[in-house]
Amino acid sequence: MQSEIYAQWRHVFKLDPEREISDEALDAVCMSGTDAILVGGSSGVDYDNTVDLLSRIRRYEVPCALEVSNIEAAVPGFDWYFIPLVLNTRQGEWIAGNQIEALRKFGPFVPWETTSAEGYIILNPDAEAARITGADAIQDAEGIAAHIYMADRLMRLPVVYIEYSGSYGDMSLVDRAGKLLTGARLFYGGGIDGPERAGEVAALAHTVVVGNAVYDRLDAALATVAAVRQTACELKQP
Ligand code: 1GP
Repeated sequence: MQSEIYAQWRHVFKLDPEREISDEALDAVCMSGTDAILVGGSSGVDYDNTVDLLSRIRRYEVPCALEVSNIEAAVPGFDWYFIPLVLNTRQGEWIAGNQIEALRKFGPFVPWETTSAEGYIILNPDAEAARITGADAIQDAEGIAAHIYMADRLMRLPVVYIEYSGSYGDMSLVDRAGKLLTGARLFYGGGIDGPERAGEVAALAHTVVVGNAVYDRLDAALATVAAVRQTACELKQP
């Protein structure tokens, strides 16, 4: 097994193949000093727009990973692949169903040395991903703790992703989650609109994911890289 390239990632920009990004903006993002570009989106991601974005990112040296949320968009050539499993839904298709359907056909062709599962806990009920997957809105610390025990201790997933996409999360829950982890790496994404929030999250999560801000307020998004660099992570390294 190749060593997980994401093991040292502190800052990541997430780009959505369905959204337009100019060459200038993409240049700034790829040259920002971020640790990686994560490609993914909740809807409208297909083979063509994923290939197109990958080929543009490949002009740069920055590592590039794909979140495979749609098997039609499983494009070869990424440095790493994450397979999301949504943990806080009662709709089993999002936990293992769709993945197993895809593996029936494509299991032998998956680049297993560069593929990991990613346990998603989707906490913004208004996020598109929450709507699509029927994610339960968990607001209490015990609920978060139960999901972390499931992801980290029972399933031993290598990555737990606390997803507040589009809104800034409850940092007391993120703090609680991080402190319970024993083996997983904690990714946090949602509502990071500039350096202040990026710094706050960087203390509580191993990896800080910045998405929308790239499209809405690029300068503030770029400033998150330095903010994360300047902040020590309070968590143990898995
Ligand atoms: C989305 O977690 C990422 O999947 C980032 O969230 O777009 O709110 O920054 P934002």
